[in-house]
Formats: sequence, C-alpha cells, structure tokens
Amino acid sequence: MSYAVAVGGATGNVGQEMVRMLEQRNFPVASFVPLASAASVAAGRSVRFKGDDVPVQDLASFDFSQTDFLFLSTGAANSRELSPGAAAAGCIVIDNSSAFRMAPDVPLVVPEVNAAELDRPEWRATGILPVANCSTIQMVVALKPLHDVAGIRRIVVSTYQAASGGGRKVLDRLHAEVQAGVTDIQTLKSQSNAATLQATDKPIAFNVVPHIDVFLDDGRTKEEWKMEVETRRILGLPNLAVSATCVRVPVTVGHAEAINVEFERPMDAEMAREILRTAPGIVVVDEPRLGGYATQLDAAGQDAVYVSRIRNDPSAPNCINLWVVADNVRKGAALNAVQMAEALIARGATPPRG
Ligand code: 2RA
Repeated sequence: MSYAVAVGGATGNVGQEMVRMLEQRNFPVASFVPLASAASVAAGRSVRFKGDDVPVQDLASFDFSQTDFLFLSTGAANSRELSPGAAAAGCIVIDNSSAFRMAPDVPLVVPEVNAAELDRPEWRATGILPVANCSTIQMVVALKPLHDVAGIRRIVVSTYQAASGGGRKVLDRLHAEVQAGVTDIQTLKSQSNAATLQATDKPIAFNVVPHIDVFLDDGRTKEEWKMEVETRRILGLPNLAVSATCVRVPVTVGHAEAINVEFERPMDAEMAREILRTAPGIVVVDEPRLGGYATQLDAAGQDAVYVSRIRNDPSAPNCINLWVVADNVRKGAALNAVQMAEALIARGATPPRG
C-alpha cells in the first residue's frame, strides 16, 4: 500500500530535509505534492523528488481531501490556521510546529520512546500529530531506556543548539557573520546593533547566546519551558523535575546537550553505557581519550542520537552525566516525523482511505 503525501513548507530547511527523508527511507509514496507559499508558487519554484522536479503548489488553498499524510513545517501560527482544515478533509497532519504539542488528547510521540501512544483512539478526532521540539526529542531518546531500568528522579540539562534550529534567518545570519570574518571583539560588539541584526540580538558567530524563543514571565525562555513540559509529557511523568538552560551556539547543524540525571534506583555510568549500547536509535561513542566522543559535526547528516561522556556524578547517589548530540533537522524534525508515519503504518493505523 502506498500513500498520497504532501509536504507543507517544502522549500524551507526542514521541508527540504523531509523530502530527502521520504526518499531515503523509501516511504511508500503513491503521489507527492510539495506545498509552499503563494510567493514560491509565483516564483515558479519546484522541489526535486525521486529524480523529478515537482512544481510547488499553494499551501493555503490546497484541497487535502485526496491526501493521506501532510508533513507540515511552516511554524506554529501557520499550522494553527491550516492543520485543522487539512485534518478535517481526511488526511493525517504530522506537524513540526509547537502549535498542538500541548493540546489535550493529542499524543506527543517520539517513536523510540512512546509509539504505543499512537494506539490511543482519542487523537483521531483531531487528526493532528505534533512532532516534539528537537532539543526534547534527542534527550528523551537517550533517557527513556535508562528510565525504564532505574526511574528518573530529576533532569538538569544545558543545551548547545545549532543556528539551523532557529530557521533559515538565523542560519543565514551565522553564515553572514562568519563570512564577514570579523574576529576582533570590539568590532563584533559594535556590529550587534548593525542593520543586518535585530536590535536586541547578539552576534551568533564567535559567541554563545543564552536565549532561544521568547522570554516567559518567570525568566525562563519558551525553549526551556518546552523542554520541561514536553519531556514530562513524552515520558508520561507529569511530576518529573526537569530544569533546562537553552543556548544558541555558532554551529550550523546539530544540537548538543549536557545532561545531569538522577535516578530513583541504582544506576551508574557502566550500567548506563551497557543499556544504551543496545537501545533503539542510539549510538554510544564513549571512550575517555582524544576524539572518543561525538560532536555536532559528527552527528550532522546522521539519523542516530549519539551519547558520549557517560560518567558518574559523585555529588549525588544514582546520578550520572551524559553528552547527547543529534542532527536537529533530521532526528529533531524530519526523521521523527517520517518515523511517526511509519509507526502508524506498521500499527495498521493508516489514514481513513487506507
Ligand atoms: C531551536 N529547538 O533550536 C528550536 C527549534 N525548534 O531554535
């Protein structure tokens, strides 16, 4: 059986990765429609799929009644406007934005962690399956197998997130700043208010910026809040203690996370290493020597979540530290979305027309 597939936001960063992912994983595509803004249509843009240049069609006015899966990567506001109508027309919307992540009766699924949530019938009423935030996805993939053995008590995580997570604008800005080649501190500082930057932003090149998404009233950023609430939701632990600090770093692709995790029951670095070596979606790269760990560059273009620097934290019982790296555009978005559709198909939960 194969499916009528549409990709919304097909000319964007994540949309393009989505198209590549559908190809690479040989997703059973009967028909393929790339969708984008009216401006992209007017500009005559097309998307290459399986050797053909397929012209983009207008996302806003597309009729989804003959579509089985819509993979949408157009941001939360756009998704709120489009997804309900597309789902009502009969297709399953797999949405990369934050718009529906906290909606009641909508499961937040990371297939390696909680694919069984797809079996709950409630979400069918909305027809929308949100993809979790990229920084959350790689963390729960790494922590779930450990939780199953020893029960997580508390997570403290600091992230090192790539510019691509902020979208094309942030990525372009990083490239422009690096190409400008400015390395002396005074010039970099004076450029932080230059016309190419937003007035409140700091330079990204040669810098790390502890600010991703908007600030909330309590001083956390929304990215930090997302990591906390989404982790509880995906792990099914509504009272779990999670504390996040999210930081943008001058890396193009790949998020890294330094995670400190305390367990209810016995756990140490050696146990964690053994458990993670056979866990789904994980590659352990962990030798205490030069290069015996994974970096963002290693993870870029790869599907796996890499776990390195597994070590005991002697400051608390049953507590370890981990370094977790993944390609934020693949596992953090496009791959997870396609895996969700694959999991639905594998469970026989195909779209109504299936
Ligand atoms: C970021 N996690 O890196 C966000 C993208 N969803 O900005």
